Amino acid sequence: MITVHHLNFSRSTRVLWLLEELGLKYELIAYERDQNFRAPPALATVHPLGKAPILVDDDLVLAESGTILRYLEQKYGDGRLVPAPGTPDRAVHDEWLDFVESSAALPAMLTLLGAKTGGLSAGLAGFTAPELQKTLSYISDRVADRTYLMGDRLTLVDIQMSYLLATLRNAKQLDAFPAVAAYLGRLEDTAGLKKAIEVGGPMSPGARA
Ligand SMILES: N[C@@H](CCC(=O)N[C@@H](CS)C(=O)NCC(=O)O)C(=O)O
Repeated sequence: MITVHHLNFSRSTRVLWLLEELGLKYELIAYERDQNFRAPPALATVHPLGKAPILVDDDLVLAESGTILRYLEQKYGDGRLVPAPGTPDRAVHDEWLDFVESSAALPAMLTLLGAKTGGLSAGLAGFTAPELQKTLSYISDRVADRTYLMGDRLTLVDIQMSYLLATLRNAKQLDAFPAVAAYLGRLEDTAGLKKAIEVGGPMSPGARA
């Protein structure tokens, strides 16, 4: 039995999207962010980190969206959403998958947190702004002539990338990166992401997604 502990406006949409892509049945337990945009304490009773997403599959309790995507694909997937193991494409795919929540998330989250908290210090802004530009240029170069990050077919990295780009787009950080905004639009046009948003709500406050 698969259960997703889902928080509104969060990364758990990634997990809902993959579950919808794989056509798996699941139970959704929904939590609401508090007035400070934090998760409620109840999430920490499921996993000590108290962050979403959390996946429960029988006795297994997993946090970290990238780990959850890999686990679900390995256990329930048919190989359609990842390049073949041991190939150069798979290594590149996994590099992108790790990149989203590490190198890319750091400047993205600092930028978003800065906007919510009255701005970053000059020192931190001096690090964050060029790092975010580099990150978005890197993604832009990759998707400018590809439908999805790995080419013509949707893979786990697109699912992982969706939340990060939706939050940045809604914070007006994609205005100078039309190829990235167009790529996000292609993700939003997929039936799987549409269904995930229908089930779990938008990924980020703002006009879209
Ligand atoms: N690296 C983790 C990040 C988890 C995370 O920060 N989740 C956010 C929602 S997008 C959260 O639960 N925030 C509420 C809080 O920390 O209080 C992942 O990819 O799952």
